[in-house]
Amino acid sequence: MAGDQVTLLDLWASPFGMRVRIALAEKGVKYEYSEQDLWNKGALLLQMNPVHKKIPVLVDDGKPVCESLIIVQYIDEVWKDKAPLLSSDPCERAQSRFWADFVDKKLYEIGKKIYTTEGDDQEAAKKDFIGSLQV
Ligand SMILES: N[C@@H](CCC(=O)N[C@@H](CS)C(=O)NCC(=O)O)C(=O)O
Repeated sequence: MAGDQVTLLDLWASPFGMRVRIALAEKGVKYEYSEQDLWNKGALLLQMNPVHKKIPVLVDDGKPVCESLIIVQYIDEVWKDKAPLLSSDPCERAQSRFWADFVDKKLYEIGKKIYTTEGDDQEAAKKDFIGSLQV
């Protein structure tokens, strides 16, 4: 049954995984944490997310749910007995989705530049990242 046996395929440093871990914590869900090696992807990850082959994946009763924002929505729908993750006000819900989108489109991409560049490019990426955090 949904919600009975939950496993999270994740990587500690992933901001997308963090998003899911926060949602699970907010809802008080007990789950098994399975750290994945993204440089040598295991059979379980490839089987559970054959399309993107990325973490996080929430495996609930053997069925995978992929993509962090979809997982967060799933958690909210399955553990309905706990307080909803989003506001009841449509405008506030839109704002929450806006900032989630900002993290996906802006923060993650700039963050990636910090560890994939060197020298001046890296310094510029660091500045850009701090600027985005301030926004
Ligand atoms: N849009 C995805 C992004 C997930 C993602 O980019 N995960 C990274 C780790 S932070 C990953 O699994 N990368 C492995 C790869 O690209 O092969 C989500 O929101 O879940």
